[in-house]
Amino acid sequence: MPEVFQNYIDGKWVDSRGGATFENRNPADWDDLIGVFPKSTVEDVDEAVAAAKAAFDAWRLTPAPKRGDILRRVGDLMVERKDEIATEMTREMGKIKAETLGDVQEGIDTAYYAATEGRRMFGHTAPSELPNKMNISFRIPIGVAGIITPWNFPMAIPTWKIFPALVCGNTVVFKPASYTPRTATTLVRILEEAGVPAGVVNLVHGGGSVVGNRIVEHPDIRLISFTGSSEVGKRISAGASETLKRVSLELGGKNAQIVMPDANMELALDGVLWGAFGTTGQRCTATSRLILHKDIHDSFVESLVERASKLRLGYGNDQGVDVGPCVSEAQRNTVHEYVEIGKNEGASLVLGGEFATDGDLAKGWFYKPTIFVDVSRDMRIAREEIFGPVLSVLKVDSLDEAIDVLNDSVYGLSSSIYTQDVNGAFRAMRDIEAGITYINGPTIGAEAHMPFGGVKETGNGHREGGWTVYEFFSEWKVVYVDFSGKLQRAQIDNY
Ligand code: UN1
Repeated sequence: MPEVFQNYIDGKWVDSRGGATFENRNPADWDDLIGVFPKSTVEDVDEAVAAAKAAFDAWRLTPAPKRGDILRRVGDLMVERKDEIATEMTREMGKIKAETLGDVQEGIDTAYYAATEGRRMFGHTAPSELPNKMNISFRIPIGVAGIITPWNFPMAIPTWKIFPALVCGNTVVFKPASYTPRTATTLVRILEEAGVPAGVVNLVHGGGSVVGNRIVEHPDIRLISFTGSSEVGKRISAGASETLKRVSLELGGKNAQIVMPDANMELALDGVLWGAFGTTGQRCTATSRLILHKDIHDSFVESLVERASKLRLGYGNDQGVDVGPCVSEAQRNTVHEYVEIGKNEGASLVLGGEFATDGDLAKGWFYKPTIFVDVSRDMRIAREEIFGPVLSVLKVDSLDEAIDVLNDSVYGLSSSIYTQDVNGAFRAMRDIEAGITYINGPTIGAEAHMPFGGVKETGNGHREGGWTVYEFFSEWKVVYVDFSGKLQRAQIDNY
């Protein structure tokens, strides 16, 4: 019998009212059934929202440092269980154990940051323009937050959103991706164990079209934080406008790494291998374009193909594996469709381009690391997010052209340049259109205490991570205290 999982509503573990369920399987071995999860209904979401709304008042009045103390316990529990959570996460979504350990660590970092933010959350005081009057401002919670998260960082990304939401005094309805309900359940169990009161965090499993849509339209949800595709992000933004919710969107990327002739080539190779094929290319920050200066293009491609061809595919919990499977059959099919598109567009396939099916790999959604050269900027494989192990190489004549090609994208999340020329590096820092730029580092590797997000169609201007996410999850309240004992009219009595 498979393990049966439940929703968590108002402090109780419950089945979906509708009784329907869905299965979750190991993407490296589809015979391995992880569990059965509730396929929730609109009614389940409504109950979760009602619980979150009812819990809001007591939670908002709990001192922020006390809320932070709970988050510290959450961090401690994650430290204790780091290995176990990572193993489970690799089984659930496929990336290798070293990476799932990193994913849990990002959650731990976020927990400890949130814990201390409970004692910071600074406001401002400013002088009044009138005598015997004081102007102060502080941050207040907003209400019920709808949290909708992807499967590629099943621990880190929910923590980026839920922990700041809680420290700021909001309550939460959490809908995790249906490929990673197990890891989401683990996170919610930890929150429960650490002492988050009933109703403050509610977990509702299920698909975007029912659970996600209801969260977006529900009038009692005041803000939405979503990470996923730009296509879905646009629909959420439109849907949430009906009730004027505050919305934070972290969406697609088509991130590029530039390599200049003066770069340290070994370093640049290590960077692109990690950036393009880490997490099987399934990161919003993955390197999916490589922009090479013509002077080093041929030799760099030769070394890259050689190194990439040696990457070992397999189950991420086994020793010595470099790259796991795609998360699902649908995702692998999408990757393969893009490979066909690339070939038809006239790009040259120099590595991969097919399913990996040797031995045990035949039981999972494996795809060989794939590299295209002779890619031009107008091709779809140079423009659209693929979310898989496919790298498109473009050749340029100069730094100006490299930056121009990099910026020729509707997206602007992460970016990278390898160069030893300080002048070129500073021009790149200034002129690259992206939320994140790495100098001599790959496009992946953002740290939890720095703002995370992108420009253009990568988002809608908000940032997760660091201090900026606390701005999203709170509102400003301004209070004027007049202790003069008389009516003082601003702008009038003093001029
Ligand atoms: C994502 O790809 O959705 O910088 C998040 C990184 C990670 C976070 C990625 N720390 O690649």
